[in-house]
Amino acid sequence: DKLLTLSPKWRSKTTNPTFKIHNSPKSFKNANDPKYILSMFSYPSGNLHIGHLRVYTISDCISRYYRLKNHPVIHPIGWDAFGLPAENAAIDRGISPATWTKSNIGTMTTQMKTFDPAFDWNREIKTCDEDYYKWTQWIFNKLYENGLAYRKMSEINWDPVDKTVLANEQVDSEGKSWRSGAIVEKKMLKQWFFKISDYSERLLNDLNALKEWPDKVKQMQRNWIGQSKGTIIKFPLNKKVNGLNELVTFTSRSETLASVQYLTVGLKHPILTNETELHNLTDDVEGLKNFIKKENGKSIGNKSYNPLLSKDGFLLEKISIQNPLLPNEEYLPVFVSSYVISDYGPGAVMGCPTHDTRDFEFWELNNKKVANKTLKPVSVVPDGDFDIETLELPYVAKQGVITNTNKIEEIRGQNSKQAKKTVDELLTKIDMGHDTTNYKLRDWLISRQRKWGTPIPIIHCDSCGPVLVPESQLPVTLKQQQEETTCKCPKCGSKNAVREKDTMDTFIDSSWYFFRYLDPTNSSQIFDPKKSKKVDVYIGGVEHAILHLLYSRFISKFMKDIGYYTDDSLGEPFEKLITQGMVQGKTLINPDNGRFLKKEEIDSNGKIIATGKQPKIAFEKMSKSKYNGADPLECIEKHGSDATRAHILFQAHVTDALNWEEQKIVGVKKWLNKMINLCENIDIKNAKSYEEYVDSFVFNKESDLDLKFFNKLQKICKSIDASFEDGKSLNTVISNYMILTNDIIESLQSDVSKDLLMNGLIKLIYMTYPVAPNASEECISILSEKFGWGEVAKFWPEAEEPITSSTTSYKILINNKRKNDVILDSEGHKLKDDEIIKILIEKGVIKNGIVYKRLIKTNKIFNFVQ
Ligand code: ANZ
Ligand code: ZN
Repeated sequence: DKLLTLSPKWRSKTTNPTFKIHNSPKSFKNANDPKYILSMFSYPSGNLHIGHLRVYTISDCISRYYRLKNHPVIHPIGWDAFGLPAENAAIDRGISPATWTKSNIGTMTTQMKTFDPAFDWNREIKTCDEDYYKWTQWIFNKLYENGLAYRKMSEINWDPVDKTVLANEQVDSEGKSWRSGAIVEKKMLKQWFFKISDYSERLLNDLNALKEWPDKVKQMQRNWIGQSKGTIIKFPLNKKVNGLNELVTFTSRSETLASVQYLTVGLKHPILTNETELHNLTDDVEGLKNFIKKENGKSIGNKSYNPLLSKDGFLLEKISIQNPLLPNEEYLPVFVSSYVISDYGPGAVMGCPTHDTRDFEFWELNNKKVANKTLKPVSVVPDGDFDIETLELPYVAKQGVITNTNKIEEIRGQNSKQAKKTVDELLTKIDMGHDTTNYKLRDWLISRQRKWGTPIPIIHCDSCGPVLVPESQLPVTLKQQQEETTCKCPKCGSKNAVREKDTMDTFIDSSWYFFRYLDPTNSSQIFDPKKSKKVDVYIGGVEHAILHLLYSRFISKFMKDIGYYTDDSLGEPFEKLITQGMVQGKTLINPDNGRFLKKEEIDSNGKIIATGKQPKIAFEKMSKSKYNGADPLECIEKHGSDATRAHILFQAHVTDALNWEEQKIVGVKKWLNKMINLCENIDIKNAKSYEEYVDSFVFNKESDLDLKFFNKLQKICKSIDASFEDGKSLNTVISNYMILTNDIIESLQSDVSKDLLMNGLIKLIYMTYPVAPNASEECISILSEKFGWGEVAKFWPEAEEPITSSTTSYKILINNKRKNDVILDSEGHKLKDDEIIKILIEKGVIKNGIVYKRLIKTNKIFNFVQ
């Protein structure tokens, strides 16, 4: 198999990112426009899987495309090397995580090189290297100095299996750990946070500037940041409790204020923090404590409202509140419930059962605990015809008008929007509230009680408290953190200070690595600001749509704010984002029992050996339990790197799922062989120089055949160029290669000018270079040897304008039967009927004297009907 010989023969040349570009005025302009092409770096798990191969193939092809266009290209590679799995694996194997990680990186590097990527290996970084994590610590210091890193006692999500704290984001909606799947417990610990909430508004608004990001990803980020415009409303208490005269709530529906029937506070509300004050709230202090304890386990979540949370309420019968705009009305009851998230807004909610579904449910469940069980009247009603008696409750529409029975006189008859504004103004006037914007985005909890991560550069001193390790003493190495637990306080010099034991969330390591690639060996700065550059194309899995991208945007904006990142006015790190689809494995299922079948259970005809039946076939996420995994290295070994790369691209649009079927590779192999054979067999008499074929080839502009080939060639060049530029429809690139190859082969049998075909062939060869670099080198070297061109410089074929022919060949039909064709001026079909007939008679195509009833003219056909 010739294809297998290509990579060993050409690898050293094709994986070298530098080469000579053929002289072209257009591409030489690009020399001042560097392109930064980046694939998300990988966790060194130990084995390269097909998903890795897919991302790296995409980024490699795009980077090669830009290199051919003469852009200076940065296409780096590295490793997200800290993290829990290494630590667990190391414990299992009795080795250090560093050893395990290093060996995995070694294996994966070897594996990676088999698909011949042109990475800038000289920029390689590993986040677990001291000269990398020194700068991760430096970022911590800078955030701290800017008031964006702080420590607070906080309830954390504790994973009892992995024995670590999890960020809210790492807890799923059922309260389970994203990694171990264990039910997450609650614990109180002093933790470090990054104040990402200070950036909420910018992180939200600047999404609009990311024109080349998928809308889906931007929407996911918007939802995550969760902007909510609403109103702070203070409700006076009947008496002072725990120092408070009023309870503060946040509502997005202040126009419903008159319908408030009760108020609910979250489990961590300030009125509940002081145990000795609880008797001021209820006579059943024990009952309250038990209630909080019971409900606490349930309140896990990162959203302001999780429908799964319990709506059980505990009535604080000794306190009550007053509606701030209706001071003459009765006092209202106050409940405690876990559905109110304590750290969203002020952690208390005004209950409007007639306008909100969960308030309605809550009221139905808890109203019997209150003496007065009536349902308050609705305050907003539909705008138009309706019957108040049959209006279905709760009435939740956000549009409507305020009823004339509403007790807040100022808003009667106003629509919802006006009413909201009026209420906010009334509240502001009496200092009982104001409008505000809330975000669901929480601060970033970065402390991890793990060993294999970047040590937090903090020293705890009895007299000074937490003190930053000064920049000159960075990095705090893992060894120092683990072995020199007591140390000197950098501030007062006391010898009894202790080092912070926690490490940082590994999402911090990956939130700035793209900057380090630009200046990977700088030992005096994190990177030289003059070298800072926006990533032009960032490729990775959609699973990183929220956290990694949000954290990277935050750190990047921060790096802009402190003057380091200068290449984007908003501090956005990634210009274009491409999220590649998942690679799915062929899954064989026994139709009788739904069990997954192993390959060994299938015979050579694809039937189940045990039953002789046809298995059911599905494409699903690859997993060991489904026996549907595939080894990319095997494919490369069997078919060569060029074919494997082309196959990966050909099987699916970049953003779609790729159903992996190795045997379908035959199509691209056939094409590659055809292209190589074409070069080997092409026979040109009096061949010209390379430059003549490339720059000054001549062809016959009067010949239809030449024009047709020329125009098609330009169309294909244009389409391939657009696909690489867009980076997503790379499957059509491969089909265009196939079409052009076939066209050249066919045209060699016809009268198409040989100069033109040679020009097309050379262009084909370079257009395939991004995808199949070894085959491309092979082809050009065959031609060069055959025609004595010597060393040739590469180029990217720029599409030229198509040439419209001055003549057209018309088909002549008589009574729907085809007669001989005739060449006329291209506008021939616009001539009058008798003019056409005259010309055709002159040319001897139709006979003089015969009368035709009709002449049917279309663009290229004349049909004479008798
Ligand atoms: C009264 C009301 C009436 C409400 C009504 C809604 C409909 P978003 O848009 O998600 O911000 N809320 C406020 N703080 C809360 C907390 N800490 N935990 C749980 N729920 C909370 O939601 C804002 C609405 O969620 C607020 O508006 C409040 O209920 C509730 F017909 O106030 B609303
Ligand atoms: Zn000190």
